[in-house]
Amino acid sequence: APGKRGPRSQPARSASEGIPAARTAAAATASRSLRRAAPAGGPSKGSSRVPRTARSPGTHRVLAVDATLAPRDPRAPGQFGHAVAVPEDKQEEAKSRWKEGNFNVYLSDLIPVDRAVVDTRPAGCSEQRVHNDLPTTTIIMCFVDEVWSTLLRSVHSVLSRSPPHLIEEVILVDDFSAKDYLKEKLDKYMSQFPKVKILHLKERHGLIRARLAGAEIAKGDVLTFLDSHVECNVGWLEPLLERVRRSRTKVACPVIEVISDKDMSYMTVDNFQRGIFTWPMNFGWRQIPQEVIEKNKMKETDIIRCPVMAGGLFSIDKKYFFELGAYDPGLDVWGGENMELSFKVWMCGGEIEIIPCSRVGHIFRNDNPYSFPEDRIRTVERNLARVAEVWLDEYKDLFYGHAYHLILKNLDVGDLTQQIELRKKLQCKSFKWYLENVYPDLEAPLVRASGLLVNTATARCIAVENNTLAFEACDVNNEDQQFNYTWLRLLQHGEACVAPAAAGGAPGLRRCDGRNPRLKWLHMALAPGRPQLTDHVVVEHLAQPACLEADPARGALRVGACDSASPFQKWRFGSYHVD
Ligand code: UD2
Ligand code: MN
Repeated sequence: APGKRGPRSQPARSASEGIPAARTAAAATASRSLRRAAPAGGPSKGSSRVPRTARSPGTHRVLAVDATLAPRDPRAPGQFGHAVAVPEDKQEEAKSRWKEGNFNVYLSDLIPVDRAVVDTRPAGCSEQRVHNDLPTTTIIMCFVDEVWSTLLRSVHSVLSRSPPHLIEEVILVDDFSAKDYLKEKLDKYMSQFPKVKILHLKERHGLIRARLAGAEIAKGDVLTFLDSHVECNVGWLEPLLERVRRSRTKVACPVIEVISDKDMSYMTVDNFQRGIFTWPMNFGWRQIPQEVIEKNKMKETDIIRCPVMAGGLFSIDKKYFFELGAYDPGLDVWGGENMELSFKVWMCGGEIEIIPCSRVGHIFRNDNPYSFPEDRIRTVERNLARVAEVWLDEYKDLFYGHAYHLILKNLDVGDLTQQIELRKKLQCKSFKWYLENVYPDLEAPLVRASGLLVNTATARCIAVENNTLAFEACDVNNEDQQFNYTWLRLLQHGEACVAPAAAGGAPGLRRCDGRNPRLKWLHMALAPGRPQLTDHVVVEHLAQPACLEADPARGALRVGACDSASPFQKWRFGSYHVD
């Protein structure tokens, strides 16, 4: 909306150690435009108790529980989510402490652990009604060497802004932190809150298996996962639980707002953002196009269906989570688990939603502040490859194809039998279904090259005429001559694909099917070990290299033994899409 664009966040520092930029949450958020949080919905008027006589039976107005509304010290730095500046004489100290958490740790320690934040919910949220019989939830927060004040602030924000009767417990899973203050000192501090339980893991599990350890002992009906550097906003919990109550296969995510890593201010983000991915499975946020918003008369409070979730913050029915096989426990340390759960949820009958009336701030950092037991890139790529192998079907080629610059080669992804069995048992839909129904607007990269496929020696082009494959004088304006070369290695014209023949035979047309290896062609740099055939169109499934060629005598198409020197085997597309 005009006038709503605020200061942009700093672009993510160009990734150190060659980490692909979009592989940190900070990179994913770098494209969001941020605004300082200012009261949006006006002061909330919701009461803090379930009214005895609700307006319609069984529901009440969403509770505005907020024990920080009258802060102990209204003038403390950072209060109400305001930005804080480092005093001149503390610059050095602040700088040297940055690496403790890869954000301004000095400032975090300066501001109250129970500071108030501005209610950033869109107008209308505080008037919404939720059911009186919402399910209870277990909050699961995993951390490794989290900054003390930040961890405390996360827990305080949960306790002070959630209706107590809905919080079964808060489980802090300490993923084998080395920091001393996260041992007895933390236990002692948290002992003042009977609902907070601490699970000290005896070895490093990584975020994924640490969450599983928390989930296994959870007693609530719903699991609510949070990172350990968040601030939950007013009224954040009930709208999430309301969605899960409505349907147990809904996975509800809050809008993730931004706590500045530099000045600790609480910033809101643009409305109407979905979680999406681009190849090779990088998470990102995308604005819903203005015309879609207008056409559907979308309101700021409307629930947004998401192809994928960011990963860190969501509520899910506990039984449903385990029915889905929870997370693949073969995923290590960090990364990819958000893709796994998102694909699994959608393909196996559930939905992922962002609930605009639920808002949680998160400190986005440019780099993980903890170390990885093994090489970071390898770990993340291996996780993603596991996800690709289990969930992407023939589209895994898009992942590998776009990740060619990464290590992937000779990567041991480990045993996948259980995950593949699980997918069968749950009778999940195909990735093709997911793309067509959940993420139909995934940007172009399905196509690698397009336009006319010109045989350079004869200036003739392939075409589809009356449902048969033809070979005729090229004409850029002829629709029949338009073909795509796809990531699935199909030569495609609408639903029709060029089908190879053995050497000596004539190619034909078949209905496209990305899973059929007998429809595939290698073009561009794809022919493995045969760089001399880059201009060629090579049949993929034959052991003896066979190539598409023009028969100059008859002006016809055929397949012949590949010959890197033959001009009749050289082909060129109108345009190549390199990304
Ligand atoms: C995002 C998600 C994060 C997770 C990750 C991909 C948000 C806001 N954050 O990255 O939740 O889905 O993408 O995997 O959506 N941790 C451990 N053990 C480890 C590593 C991390 O307990 O070995 C904890 C860590 O202390 C933190 C949480 O896991 O509380 C998520 O890690 P992060 O904050 O580094 O991830 P983030 O926000 O960059
Ligand atoms: Mn995080």
